[in-house]
Amino acid sequence: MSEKVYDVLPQAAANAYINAEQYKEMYARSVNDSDNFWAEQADAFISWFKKWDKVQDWNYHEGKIRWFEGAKLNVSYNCLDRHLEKRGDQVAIIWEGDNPQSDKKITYRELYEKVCRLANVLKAQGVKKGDRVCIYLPMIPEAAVAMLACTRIGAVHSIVFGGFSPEALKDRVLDSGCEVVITSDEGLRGGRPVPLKTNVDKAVAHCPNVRTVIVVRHTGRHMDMVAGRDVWYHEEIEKVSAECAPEEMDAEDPLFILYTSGSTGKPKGALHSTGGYILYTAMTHKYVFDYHDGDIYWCTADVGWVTGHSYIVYGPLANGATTLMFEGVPTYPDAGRFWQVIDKHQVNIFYTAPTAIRALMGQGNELVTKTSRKSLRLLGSVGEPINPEAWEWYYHIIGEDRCPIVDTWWQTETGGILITPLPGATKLKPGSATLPFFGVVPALVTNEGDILEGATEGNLIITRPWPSQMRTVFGDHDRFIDTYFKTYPGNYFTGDGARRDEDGYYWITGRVDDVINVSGHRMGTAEVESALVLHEAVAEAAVVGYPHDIKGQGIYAYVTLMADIEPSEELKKDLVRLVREEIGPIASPDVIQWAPSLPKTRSGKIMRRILRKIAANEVENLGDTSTLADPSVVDHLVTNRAVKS
Ligand code: 6R9
Repeated sequence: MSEKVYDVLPQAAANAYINAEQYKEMYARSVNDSDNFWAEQADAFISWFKKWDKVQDWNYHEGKIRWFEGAKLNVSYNCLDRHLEKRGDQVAIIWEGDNPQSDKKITYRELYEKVCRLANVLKAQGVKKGDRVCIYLPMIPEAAVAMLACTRIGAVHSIVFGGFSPEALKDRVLDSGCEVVITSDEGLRGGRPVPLKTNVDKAVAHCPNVRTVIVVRHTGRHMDMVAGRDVWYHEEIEKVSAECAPEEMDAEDPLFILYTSGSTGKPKGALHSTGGYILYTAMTHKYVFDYHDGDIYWCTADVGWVTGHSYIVYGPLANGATTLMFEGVPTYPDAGRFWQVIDKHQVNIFYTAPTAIRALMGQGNELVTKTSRKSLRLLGSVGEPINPEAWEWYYHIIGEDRCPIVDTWWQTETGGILITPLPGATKLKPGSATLPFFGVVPALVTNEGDILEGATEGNLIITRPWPSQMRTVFGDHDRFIDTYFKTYPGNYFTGDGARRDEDGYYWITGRVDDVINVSGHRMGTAEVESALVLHEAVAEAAVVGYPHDIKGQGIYAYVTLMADIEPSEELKKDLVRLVREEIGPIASPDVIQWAPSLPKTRSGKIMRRILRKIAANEVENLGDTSTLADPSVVDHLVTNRAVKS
């Protein structure tokens, strides 16, 4: 583990809303005087049509979580209407296309009109408050328009990531009972078209409830429109008014459903509600990213994932920010694209994932240093533990020692960031998500549920709710209770393991199912991976446990080498030696398999379940591989499976 500590940067402290003292005071109050703390935040961040009867009401044993019940508000009103007077002409969304030649800017006033029009189209199609609408769009501004149009009329959106197959789309449309789907002719990623409308046609053929498909014209390719079902977005919005009164929603009315995978069973529809979610995403967006008026803010996620919901659309727009939406991929036309876009749009705040950082790091520094990046003030990381190697590269090379990195830990289920540094308050340790945000009370427990104190390692639970916690699994409240509140009764179980150091900093070690136990020694696969990627020849590594007669579990490492490096037995020995040096002999990999690439979900997470099965030689039963970005990666790994020497 890295021992380095980076002090709060003077320039970050000078700019910041919250310094170290204020963090301590506000955190204590958020826990000890929780109702008053949250009532004040709710007043400061959100415009309410009517105030709440009660700030919070909860019982984790029943999976009951309520915030601001009785209050009335509308999310699109908070993201649009209330900004019009002061910043109607300010850019709300900067869109950067897949093709570097295509971009556009949309002001708050323009966005407001687009949202009102689409809301009226939805109404004309019979969509009412509480109805579900599926959004299956590429990263184009219409995705944000569609989300906000749903919230305007109280419809519940369910976004399905554009990379999901027709089969996965069908399952989600059916489970959430959507009757309307909003899609586009095609998406565009890395210069290649994605056949969205064609996928919808295949999916919806098995969804008898879907009566309308609204199609956005994006690439312009000819589409077959199904008479009586399919309508063009650009035609329909011309037929309706540019004004639509916002529906008054209760704070606890549902806002959206987002499907997420657990360790077992089919994906769960995480249901988020209105008041607590918009408050918490707005507040975290402002304080974690130290967002100030006029900043250009870019989160590279896709709106198909929770990060896109909370930190491309809802949090930033609630704060009146300028948010950048990027349609493309980090490596097109070349691996310098992120840095070029930062210069082009003078981005101040940049939020991305470790998998992207590692991939770009593997391409060398030249594409980075060719760009200026002088506009950058703050960097963020999300999605998985960031290994100290990648952190240091991000900090020194991308940020030129000038930008704090906020390593933000959270989940689809949590709606917003729970553990994170605040840039003006928190000293940074590479690889640590550091400290809890206001109102968040984490704890570490043993497998038996005993609370661990001090510097220790265990299962990460949260002992009380925060406003943006998911409220239920759509259509299956028992599953909600079973998944999150049964393992450690009375607490929310995150599924992650973590270490807490002597400063109280949290180091997420990964999903608890990724913890391996070798000869009775417990270790995080991430630790071994971090050691492997220290080697200059290694671009990426994924480590899993596999059954071992003597040790219980052995260590199986999949290693991706940097471009132009030839694998060799000599290199394997080097790597084993490196791990022994970094962690100790107990962490030496038993098996190293060269992996030209790793099986990743479309959001960039390594699918360890598959790697564990290959390592265990259970290759005839690999389970569902449909959510992989590139399923052929698996065949290669199976064929070249390394046998323990
Ligand atoms: C926001 C998001 C959630 C899981 C979570 C954890 C991992 C996310 C992390 C992180 C270490 C971070 N994770 N952020 N691990 N450090 N900063 O990614 O949501 O897709 O639901 O994934 O991702 O394992 O449990 P989601």
